[in-house]
Amino acid sequence: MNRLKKHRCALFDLDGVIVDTAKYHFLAWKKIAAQCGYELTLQDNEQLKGVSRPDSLNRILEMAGTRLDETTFESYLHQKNKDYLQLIQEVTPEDILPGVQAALNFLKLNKVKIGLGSASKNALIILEKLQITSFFDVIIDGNSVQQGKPHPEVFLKGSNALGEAAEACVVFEDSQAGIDAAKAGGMTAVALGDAKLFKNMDYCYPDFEALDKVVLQTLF
Ligand code: B16
Ligand code: MG
Repeated sequence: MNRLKKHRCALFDLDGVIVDTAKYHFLAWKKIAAQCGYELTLQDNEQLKGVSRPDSLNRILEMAGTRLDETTFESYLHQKNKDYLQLIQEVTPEDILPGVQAALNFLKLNKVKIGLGSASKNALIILEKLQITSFFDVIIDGNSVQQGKPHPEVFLKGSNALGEAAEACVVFEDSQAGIDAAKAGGMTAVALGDAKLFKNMDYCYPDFEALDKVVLQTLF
């Protein structure tokens, strides 16, 4: 664990950390799950957070105790994304979660390198809608990786692109898959959300309002 060590780089997850798009993923998956004869719950949804689109559908099929042929599997992925894109149409800068903009400002001011490490293939669209793309020195998303979280590829690509060792990086995550990815990559992992939902993180805060300037100063 890298407690109280000064770091040079911050790697942000997107969905659930910067913006609450998790609720839109949930709604879109709920519809697909219903087509598979399964009622997806919010508790089930915890297992989908940070998980790639095809891996999420595989998990839903496991929950539903069913299988799909390849063509139907692909068409469900397509339909889920179509519904999700429709749901995020209305995302604006006002949807940036409380405290996140202040954290980005603090990091920029203190010359900490900032990266995005998201499993989402829609990350760029969302950053543009939030009007914060320019804060990121590097953006690694679902289009840039072969292996989804909990594999550390997304964060290791981020630290490499920033020219920093893994130990110099702090990862901000809202999913267990993401915490596992950060730890597997040798980084400091900060969980955002209810501490009861996580294991193996280095720190946990309910949100970026709790993770304020004072905390950031101890990390960077
Ligand atoms: P997409 P993150 C993840 O984003 C979401 O948490 C997860 O629910 C979603 O399935 C995954 O992105 C793929 O997203 O379907 O947009 O490619 O939390 O890693 O920023
Ligand atoms: Mg997330």
